[in-house]
Amino acid sequence: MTSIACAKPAPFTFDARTTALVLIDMQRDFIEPGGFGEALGNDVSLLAGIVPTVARLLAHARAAGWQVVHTRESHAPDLSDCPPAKRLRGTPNARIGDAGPMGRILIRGEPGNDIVEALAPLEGELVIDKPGKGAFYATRLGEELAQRGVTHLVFAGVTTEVCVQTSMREANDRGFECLLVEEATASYIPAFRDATLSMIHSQGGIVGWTATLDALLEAV
Ligand code: C5J
Repeated sequence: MTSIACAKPAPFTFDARTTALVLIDMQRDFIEPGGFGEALGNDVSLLAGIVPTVARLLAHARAAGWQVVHTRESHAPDLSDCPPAKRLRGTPNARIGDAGPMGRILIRGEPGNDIVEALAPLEGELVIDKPGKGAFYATRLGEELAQRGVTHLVFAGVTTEVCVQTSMREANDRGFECLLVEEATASYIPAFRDATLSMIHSQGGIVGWTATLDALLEAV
């Protein structure tokens, strides 16, 4: 058992054998220039800045034998899993399914939909394509984790207040013990990231725990 003593709001204790790292949507479309995030008017360097930190976390998880899960926000080429309520929001010149410099935006199989090269999944790691913001909605993630006996989830990825927070709330409702690594998550709007971290560990850890990467690496 490992315990991160200074996790917030209280120590977080986990066993490597029943822990998975869940990397949310570390995709070119959100992180690299020319993708969906930039087309929406965002400064993608805010997200690109965490890639080395997430890579350190991923290297640790692989070395420690945790399950590793990568998610991708993505849709079928015919958009049959993208309701108009989702597609028609955003800016009129950057909608899901439109052509962009990295292929069709958020469409499975397009170059922009890939995970960034520095975090590319290895064989045997789970890659979950998710049509929603949450990683459990309309995916097989819950069954895959149950089959592997996973009880604890360590989260990182983008964006903190959208897909990371939604996935963490879904996981919390399903009974997983969840920790978000503070410097391994980012938002285009830094105040939203900070507010999300506070929300997660407020009220005695209403959605779970947060901790710094250094605290996690020191604990293990
Ligand atoms: C967004 C995400 N922000 N991965 N997706 O639309 O957070």
